[in-house]
Amino acid sequence: MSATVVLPDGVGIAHLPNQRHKIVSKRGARYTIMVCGESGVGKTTFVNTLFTSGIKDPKALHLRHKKQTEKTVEIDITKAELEEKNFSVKLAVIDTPGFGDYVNNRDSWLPIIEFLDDQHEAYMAQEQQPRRGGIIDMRVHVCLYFVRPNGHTLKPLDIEVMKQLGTRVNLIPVIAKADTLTPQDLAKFKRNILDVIHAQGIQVYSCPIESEDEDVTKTNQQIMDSMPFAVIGSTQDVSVNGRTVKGRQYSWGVAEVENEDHCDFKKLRNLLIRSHMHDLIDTTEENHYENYRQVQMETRKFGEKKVKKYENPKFKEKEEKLRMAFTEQVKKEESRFRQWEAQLVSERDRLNKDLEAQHAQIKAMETELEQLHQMAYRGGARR
Ligand SMILES: Nc1nc2c(ncn2[C@@H]2O[C@H](COP(=O)(O)OP(=O)(O)OP(=O)(O)O)[C@@H](O)[C@H]2O)c(=O)[nH]1
Ligand SMILES: [Mg+2]
Repeated sequence: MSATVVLPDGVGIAHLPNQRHKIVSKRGARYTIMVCGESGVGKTTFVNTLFTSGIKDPKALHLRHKKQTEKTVEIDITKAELEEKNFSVKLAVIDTPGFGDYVNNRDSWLPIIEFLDDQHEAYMAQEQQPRRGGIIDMRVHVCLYFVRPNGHTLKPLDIEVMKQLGTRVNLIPVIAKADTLTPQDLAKFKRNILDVIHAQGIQVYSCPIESEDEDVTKTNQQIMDSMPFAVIGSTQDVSVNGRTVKGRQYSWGVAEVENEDHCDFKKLRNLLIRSHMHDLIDTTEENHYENYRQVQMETRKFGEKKVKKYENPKFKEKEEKLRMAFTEQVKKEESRFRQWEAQLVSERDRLNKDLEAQHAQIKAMETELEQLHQMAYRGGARR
């Protein structure tokens, strides 16, 4: 699917340094954004929201609307053309299927990693050809990782996936469904996430902040201070004090997508398609692609094909064995848990019986005491 995106109020492409201008206008830059994260966390809704804020093509919008309520089952690419003055950037947004922490699709993030490597691989293969015109480039320049708004911290699965992503792509953590957390809980959640990212050595994107222009430095600082970006996704028009905005309607009011007091959507969109698009493209080329190329050059002979994990029967066999061992372990743990539960119930019954016996004893002693009181009273009265 392809559409023309007219960016809202003066986009940064025209503000790129001169040298970059030439490259952009000559070849037309390619720019690819990817979203990934757990199932049902709001990735597709976010992509739709991003497209809704600025798209002119009603057909494309209609198609994306149709996808909104569906579970994403395969990698889905939406293409569009970002235009400003004479500059155009070919944008691709890649929506990916969600993964989860239950046994069956716990590992379904692995194909996403493979997809990222495949794009570097395809580019490298084309670069090695003598005629290099018309290279198809689908390398991912930025990956938004959606974190479920549980209010506590990153889960082990998030840590595992983010570690893998961070070494391959510019990774930006995003807190989904910000409207489900109070501002205090959100601030705490952000701090916890940053602490874990730091402690676990997860590589996340950090943009250059300093600029000759003081205002730009200030904006950059504000952008980076908002990481991990909290977003609200919605393509619904709702009305707030006579204004029509994109948002989510609740009995207590409206959570607005583009209101900076409600979430960081605007800042994130700004970073993605304005202020840091250039840097995201550059760092992908200079750091991530270069890393990939070097590792491959060191470990493979020239022209030798890359062995894909999923096509390697040995790997499949090993994976199957691991999965079976894991399922077996889960079963064992479950039966251990059942035994422990049964023990607990019988212990509780025993204690209840003890308690009943003690109650009966207390009751008997109380009756005895009562009788003694009465006898003492009668004796006293007689005297
Ligand atoms: N409260 C709230 N709900 C949201 C938000 N964004 C999405 N949702 C809801 O969350 C549900 C799942 O949204 P999707 O966008 O389909 O999630 P996904 O991550 O693409 O799901 P998979 O494709 O299954 O991995 C839908 O019912 C959305 O309406 C948000 O910002 N706030
Ligand atoms: Mg989806």
